[in-house]
Amino acid sequence: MNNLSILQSFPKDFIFGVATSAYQIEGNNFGECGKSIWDEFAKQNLNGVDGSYACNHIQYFKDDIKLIKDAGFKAYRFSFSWPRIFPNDDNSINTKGLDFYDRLLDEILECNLEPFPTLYHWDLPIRFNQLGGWENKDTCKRFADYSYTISEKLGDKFQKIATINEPWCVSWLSHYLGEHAPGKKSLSSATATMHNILLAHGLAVQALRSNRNHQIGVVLNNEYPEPYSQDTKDIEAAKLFDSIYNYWFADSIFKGSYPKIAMELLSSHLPSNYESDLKIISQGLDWVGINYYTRSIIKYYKSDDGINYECVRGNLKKTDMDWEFFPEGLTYFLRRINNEYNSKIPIYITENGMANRDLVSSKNKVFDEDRIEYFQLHLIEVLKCLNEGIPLKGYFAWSLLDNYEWSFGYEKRFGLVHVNYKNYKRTPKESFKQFSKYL
Ligand code: GCO
Repeated sequence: MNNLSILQSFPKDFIFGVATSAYQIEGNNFGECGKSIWDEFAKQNLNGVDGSYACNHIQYFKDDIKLIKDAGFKAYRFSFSWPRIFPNDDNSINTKGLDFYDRLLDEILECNLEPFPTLYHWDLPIRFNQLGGWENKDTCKRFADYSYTISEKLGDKFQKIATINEPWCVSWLSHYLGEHAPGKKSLSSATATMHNILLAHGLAVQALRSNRNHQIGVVLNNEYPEPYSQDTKDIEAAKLFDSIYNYWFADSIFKGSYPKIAMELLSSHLPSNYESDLKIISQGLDWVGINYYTRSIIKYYKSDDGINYECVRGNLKKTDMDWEFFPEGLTYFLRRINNEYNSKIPIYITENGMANRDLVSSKNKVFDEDRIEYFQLHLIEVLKCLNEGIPLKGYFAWSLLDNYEWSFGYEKRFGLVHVNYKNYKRTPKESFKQFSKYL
């Protein structure tokens, strides 16, 4: 029987929250929000299915925050939209945008929730794209300016803040695999972005700290690299995947260096003075967020550019994204972050959850038994790590609401709460009720 009674075994000070991101829920047709690279990407590649309306969170935000509170969660992770606050070419502030976050933060605080804002969750203002986007170092400086403004205007309403969400997605997924905006497929673009997004993180840390004493973190996604076979070629391929996907970001941030295996293929694409940037990138942080969903099975595959692997899926139970249930991978990464970097930094699981084909009954019930199982299996791993003494401080379920799942549009439902996109009605699913019951 799947249930979330395990929640009762966690220490009292362990924080449970839910996570969302701006572009995926807000609705950028509202409030004079500017266009981002995702609007352009959706127009070109997704038949225009974009975040124009999304969950209309801009109008329903009070209801949404109330849901979080009523369920008994203690924290809310969300992101600021850069194009909502700075929609204009002259970089002037959209007061409506700033005001929205001001009211959102007030509401969060009034409900006794701890805000966990993120500065960048993929909605780069479109004007930067015309100048090279994240391939242009100047974007990093503009990001630091934007970060400073957030700290100055809203920084009295939160302590914790994350700079970048999932730098691997911003760089590799979006500039090498071409699956996310801006949809590039080039090794040199990807490498430049893999470096610049980290530099943007570092410059933002400096900007935030120059204004206030924030508790600053970054959010890294990890995917477990399982070799397809014990053949040396597959094992080497899995190491290369691991080096690019996981080690690149953690090593640079915690050790100030890039991993050797990835460097053999990528170093020639890095800017000449990259080493001096690594000092900025590796400034000490106050916490780190880990997003975890699944594993990848890595198979040797000869490619002209030397990225000799492909990812395949295995035979374990799968989510609607075709991602396998592999909770052991979460333990693996929590131990790795704690042991390999010797930073003893507080760790939050900032995203974990699954897309599911939920069963919507006529009686306003939404059954998502598999999602309850997914959470249960992962929470068992989290508890195991806590008992080992890993400094885990909190867990955020992805996601509060069904929302815009990037290149999958609205088809994939990750929410604890069902959203009817015709009338924006929210219906708590059974998984949400399990959280409420045991929190
Ligand atoms: C992520 C993203 C989310 C996705 C989720 C499911 O940070 O990967 O934050 O935006 O919706 O991961 O794919």
